[in-house]
Parts: sequence; C-alpha cells; structure tokens
Amino acid sequence: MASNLKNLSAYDKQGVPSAAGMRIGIVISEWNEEITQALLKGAYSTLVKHGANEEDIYLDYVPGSFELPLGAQTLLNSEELDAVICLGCVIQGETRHFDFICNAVANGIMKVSLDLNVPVIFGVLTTNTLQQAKDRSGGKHGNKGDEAAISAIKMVALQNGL
Ligand code: DLZ
Repeated sequence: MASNLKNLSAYDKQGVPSAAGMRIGIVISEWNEEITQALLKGAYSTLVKHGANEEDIYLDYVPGSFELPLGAQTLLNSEELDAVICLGCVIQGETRHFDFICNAVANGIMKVSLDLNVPVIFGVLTTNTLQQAKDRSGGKHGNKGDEAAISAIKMVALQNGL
C-alpha cells in the first residue's frame, strides 16, 4: 500500500512555467509549527528554484489552519498578488474538531479563491498521526509545500495565458 503513495515532491520539472515576476503570498498556520515550517521551507525553495524573486514572496502567519482563508483574503486585500499558498497541518485528535477544521479550511480557501478570482492553494496536511505529517513535509513521501508551490505557479501561468 505504502509503495503506491505519491511522492508529493515528484513532478515533471520541464513542464513547470517560469515563476519569474510572479508575486506569491504564503500564509502559514502556527499550529503544528514544526510541520508548517517544513512545508514553508519546501514551498519557498520551490518557488525560488523555478525563478521567483525572493522580494516577490510575501509571508504571513495565522494562529491555526481554521484562520487560513481569512489570512489569505487579508493578504490579497493588502498586496497585489498573483496567488496565495495556504500552509497548515491538521492532525486527527479524539474529537470531531478535526472534521470541522478540515471542512472549514477547504471550503474557505475555495471560496476566497473563487470570490477574488485568484489561485489560493490548499497546502494543508490532514493526517491521522504526527508521523504521517512528518512523512509528507520533507520525509519519505516528499513535501506538500513543494506540491503547493508548483500548483501556484501553474495556476498563475494558466490565468496569464502562458
Ligand atoms: C484547536 C485546534 C486543534 C485542536 N487542532 C489543530 C490542528 O491540528 N491544526 C491546526 O492548524 N489548528 C488546530 N487547532 C486550531 C484551529 O485551527 C483554530 O486556530 C482555533 O480553533 C481558533 O479558531
């Protein structure tokens, strides 16, 4: 089963447009900070690797994943950005909190994206355990931050008609 899992950092590098000139926001949740900082490292380095200028990358923090949609909207209202990447990590606990947060953040991110007509990328890990999150934030299954950055670049290029 595990061998069928996608490596989140595996992609066709030739097929990725240049990110030069793209202005990208990244909103990071402070919950599960060890994981979200690892996601940030992946997203940031992937943007730069594909040509984004560091001065065109805007970082902002929110307390938890639940606040990511409003964080993205706030950043979009204060800066002229081509896309925003939302990074978070929600780990299953003993209560239904997990479901409420995951549903709210997924729906919220989609709403901000469609309302403002700007790509807002879902870079949120939703896992059963901390180990699964580690495996997907620079571990054996790659880094969802890398994947989120590639999605952002591709969506900006799509909107720019590149
Ligand atoms: C409260 C909470 C819990 C229990 N778990 C997580 C989590 O695993 N990941 C995460 O990003 N945030 C969590 N939070 C915080 C909520 O996202 C939110 O910040 C608070 O409910 C305040 O609105």
